[in-house]
Amino acid sequence: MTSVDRYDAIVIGAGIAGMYQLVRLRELGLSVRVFESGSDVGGTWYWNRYPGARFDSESYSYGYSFSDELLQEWEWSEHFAPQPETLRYLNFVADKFDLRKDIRFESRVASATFDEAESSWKIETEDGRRARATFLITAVGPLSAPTLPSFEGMEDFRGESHHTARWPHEPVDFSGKRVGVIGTGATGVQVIQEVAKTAAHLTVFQRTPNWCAPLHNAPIDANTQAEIKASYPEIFRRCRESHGGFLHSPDPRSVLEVSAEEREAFWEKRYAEPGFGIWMGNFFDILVNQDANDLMSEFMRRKIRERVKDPEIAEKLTPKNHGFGTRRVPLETGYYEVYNQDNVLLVDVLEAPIQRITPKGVKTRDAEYEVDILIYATGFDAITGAFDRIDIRGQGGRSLREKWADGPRTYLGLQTVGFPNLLTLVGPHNAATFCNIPRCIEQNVDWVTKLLSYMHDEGFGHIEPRREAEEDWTKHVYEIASLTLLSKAESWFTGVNQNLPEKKRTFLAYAGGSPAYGAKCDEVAASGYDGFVLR
Ligand code: N01
Repeated sequence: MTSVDRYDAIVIGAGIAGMYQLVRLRELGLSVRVFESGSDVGGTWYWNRYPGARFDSESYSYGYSFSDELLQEWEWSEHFAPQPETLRYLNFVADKFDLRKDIRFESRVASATFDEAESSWKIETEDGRRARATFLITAVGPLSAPTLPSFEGMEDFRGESHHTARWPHEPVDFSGKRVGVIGTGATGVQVIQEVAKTAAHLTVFQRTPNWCAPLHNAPIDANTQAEIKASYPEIFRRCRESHGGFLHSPDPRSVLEVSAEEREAFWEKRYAEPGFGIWMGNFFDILVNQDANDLMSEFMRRKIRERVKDPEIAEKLTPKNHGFGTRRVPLETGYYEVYNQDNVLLVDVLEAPIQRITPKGVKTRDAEYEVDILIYATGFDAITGAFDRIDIRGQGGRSLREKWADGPRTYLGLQTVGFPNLLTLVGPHNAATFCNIPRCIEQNVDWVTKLLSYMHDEGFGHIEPRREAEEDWTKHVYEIASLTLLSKAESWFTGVNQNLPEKKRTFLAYAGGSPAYGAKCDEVAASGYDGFVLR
């Protein structure tokens, strides 16, 4: 290709954010092209096809809220829908709004360069396609750059191996097979409980156990379906008002001010309820006060002991290096009971580290475990990883990767100095990274759309943040994070990924909550975009 297509805006990614951004920019009458590396829409739900993948947000709190017609037409079959249903939903949306005609699939953006003379962005895809636009909007997802360990011998393994986020489109049959799973984060937990149902034998290689809580999924019956459809405004109001865009809001009482009986009864109730209530709807101080958190962790420790028959295995499954909720809580269905099955073996690789992958399986310090299928549930280069995989160059040819090497610096998690007209949906230091994501995506996209409309009306073609605004926002993000116990744990929130030793420990999300974040964004817009330079 030698010709260069020109647009008002280029969007990178056709997941939930990119699809909605396309809908909204079309309404403004702008010309838009979306570039997507997958062969169809869906982002996270396109790639993460591993068995057991499903929501841990209530389905009806997760779908788009922008179209009443869509809300009434679509019916979720379960309170926490499985991945194939979510992907069907996103395809339904793409068909309904005729999105695919503006999306170029199987086009991975390799580079994006700001042209100062024209105040526009040039992008080039891996297959050499080039395009140019005034605005570059990234919708690349916070958990979309998978990471593999760097064990010796991985390429010599003679069985089948897959990273969960690059799962094949054809079903993988586990029956009669010996399966190994490396990783016990939210993905590992979902995949383990599913594979354990059919595999002849399952070996779980666990380095860090997590505090897991029951999902309590169930089908949605006809009456409930009708109630859901009638109460969407209320559902979305509750999400808007909650810290993380969920249907769950914290109890304003402190753990330390209620009696032992009262808190025990409260926790039992939360443990028996569906979804994230146990994390997001807990006493407000479990994530900010170590004593409160210790009590909650002790409650969860007892639950593990009650559910796992062998006390030694229960001990291995109990986290030691972080308190409940300070890392993402995996929601599960019979996860702990899997370890009561005769065909399941838990291998503690903190105690006996993996030394290499062999042609037949996994060799730890103590033994070789033979498997036919090896599953890497080893996570992502979170939040900044998808940006780093594109060579993004701003003013003076400066690389975004280099600018953020010691941790991101942004204004509102939506723009960064030196990269004019680049808008980062669900970017680092944006509340959407720590949220029931479609709720915060809609906020991000609506804000960006309003900004572009304003710029069009006022005759502006160039926007970038002021340096002081970026410094103040970055400082605020770290200050808020330091008030929470989340900043003390090693997790993808803090940028810790042992497969990426060069990645600096920092805080990548915004922990101040989506209502506060939304209010700040609204205030900035109402002031004529205070903190930004518009030309
Ligand atoms: O990734 P993770 P994930 N040797 O980074 C282990 C979202 N999500 O894909 O903790 C041995 O959490 C690693 O061990 P350690 C959700 O936000 C949502 O599970 O580094 N082990 C860890 O156990 C979630 O938080 C849903 O010691 C190695 C695991 O791999 C986020 O995605 C479902 C290793 C990685 O866990 C990421 O979850 C699933 C090695 N070399 C996920 N390298 C929903 O329900 C890594 N590990 C919507």
